[in-house]
Amino acid sequence: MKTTQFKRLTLVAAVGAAMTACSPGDAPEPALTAADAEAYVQDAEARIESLYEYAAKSSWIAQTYINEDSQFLEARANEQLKLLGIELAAGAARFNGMDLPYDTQRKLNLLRLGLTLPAPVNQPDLAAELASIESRLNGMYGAGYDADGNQHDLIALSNTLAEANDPDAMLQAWIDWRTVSPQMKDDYVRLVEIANQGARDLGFADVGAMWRSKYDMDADAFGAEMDRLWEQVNPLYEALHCHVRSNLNERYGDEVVSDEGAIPAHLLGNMWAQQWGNIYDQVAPEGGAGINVTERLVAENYTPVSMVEQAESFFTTLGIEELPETFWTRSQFVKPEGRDTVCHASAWDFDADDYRIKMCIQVNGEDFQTIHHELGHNYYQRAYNLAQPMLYRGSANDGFHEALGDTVALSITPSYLKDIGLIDEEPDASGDLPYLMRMALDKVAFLPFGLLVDKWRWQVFSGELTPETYNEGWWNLREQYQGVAAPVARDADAFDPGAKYHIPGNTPYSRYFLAHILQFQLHRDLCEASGFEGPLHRCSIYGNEEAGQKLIEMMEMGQSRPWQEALATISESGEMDASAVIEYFQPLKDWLDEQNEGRSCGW
Ligand code: X8Z
Ligand code: ZN
Repeated sequence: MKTTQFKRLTLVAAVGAAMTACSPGDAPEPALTAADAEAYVQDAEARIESLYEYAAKSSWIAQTYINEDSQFLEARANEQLKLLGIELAAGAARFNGMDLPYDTQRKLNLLRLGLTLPAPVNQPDLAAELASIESRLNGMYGAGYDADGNQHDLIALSNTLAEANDPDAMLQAWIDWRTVSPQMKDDYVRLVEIANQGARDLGFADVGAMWRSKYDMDADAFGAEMDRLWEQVNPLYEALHCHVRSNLNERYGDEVVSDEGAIPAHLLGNMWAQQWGNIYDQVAPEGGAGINVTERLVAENYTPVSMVEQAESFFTTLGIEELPETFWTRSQFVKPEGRDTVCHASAWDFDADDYRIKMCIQVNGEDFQTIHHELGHNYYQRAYNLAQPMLYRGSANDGFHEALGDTVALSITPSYLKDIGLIDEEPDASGDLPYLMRMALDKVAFLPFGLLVDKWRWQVFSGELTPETYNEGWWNLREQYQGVAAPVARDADAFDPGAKYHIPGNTPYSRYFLAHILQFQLHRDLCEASGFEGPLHRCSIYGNEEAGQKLIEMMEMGQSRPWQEALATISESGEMDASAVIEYFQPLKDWLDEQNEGRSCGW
């Protein structure tokens, strides 16, 4: 069922399938009217709503108590959702070609596009099989067992990479985690087969084409849009890559990392080399006054819960109402003892008044950011749940859901940290470069990774990659876009993509790339609207209710209008645009260009 990290979509999402159920041989129907379409949509919304809470709760249990039984129950609920989705989409197709009021038409489209992994039409066995594969893959990732039954702890292994001081230990941790994913491969191959058949039944070429069709624009135009945005930021990424590689080369020497070519993936402080903030000390500009948020949180005795309270207070100062009490009693903030859970952070909604996050919070700067990210999901969910009917309960496009909390977290500036007492003095201008470097290591380093994960899946779903070439194709994209390489030769039957949560979790990933562009654009335009003058990286919307009101307005629209209109409530042009990323990091880019003079960049 659920298709995302923000657990709303699934239900709505579950409602995709089956344009072809009404085959040419069917008996002609009496003429349908717009009123029939309207009634159909209303009934569909009621039926989805009646299943949603049950399915969301089954899924919550399956992810917070991983065992055979919880997976069984989750798979059953997911199967029901898929079957409902197929039935409703088949019915929706009966209204094709009719001239209908805007909302009815939009909702019928959403019914067709909702599912993330559609099951084939009229094949309940395949819906059941697909649902159990989905639950099993999620469970495998969460529990972390290798083929010999040894358990691997992703948090501990990630911490070894984050400490970034012993390349042998880092290599071992990197390899260890990738002993969990080969077991996923057979299931994944089958999943692709079944879901592709489902997508074709809906009139799409494959699942990838279906995913690209969800953006209020032509599917091909969406692919081109992703590439266009990437081209805008690529020079910034290359400059960062060049500087980082050179510093790593100085630190570890040629035998570990050359100053040419791709960077070995275990040296960047993160299990997937997707965010590089943990190697800040190795690449930091000299002399500036940097702020280490982790050290400050520890020094001020923050706990996981007080970190969440602090993050919540940011949103409330924007005029956003606090979350209900059950958020505090039902969320999972820390890794529970004595049972397996999926630790990957997520935010959930169950009904109009029940919102939770699921995390295994550690007291560090990275998790402090992630808490803001997750709360952004919860506030978005609540805004549209209260304002919109069932089929409009989603974000403008999925990139907006991922961008909301991050947009707010861009306002965790030194001035904000001083306001909340985490630091005593705001650093002067000499602190700008260190601050921008920290931000770039997370936000800029992420961009090519955000782009390539779905490029890989698109190739898998289209058949351009076959099970024999899955892994090779993965590393080709990693090298092409990120300039990162596997540190040791990989077996053809390794399944390294499966070591990244969103592959076994089947969460589309383009949303994160979009979010990393959108959050800077929204930040810039909110800052401008609030009258801020000065460099973008110093603006904080903390306490600014005007900015908060704009966010609320956008969130309340849900997915009732094309995302371009939702964006236009904050960003006049109504187009996604990476120029704010460039503006934000310009001082760092100038500095990187100086550092890189005489180095040979690229790979
Ligand atoms: O999965 C997430 C969030 C939950 S939606 C923690 N993110 C991506 C990832 O971890 O790979 C946020 C940034 C990218
Ligand atoms: Zn998210």
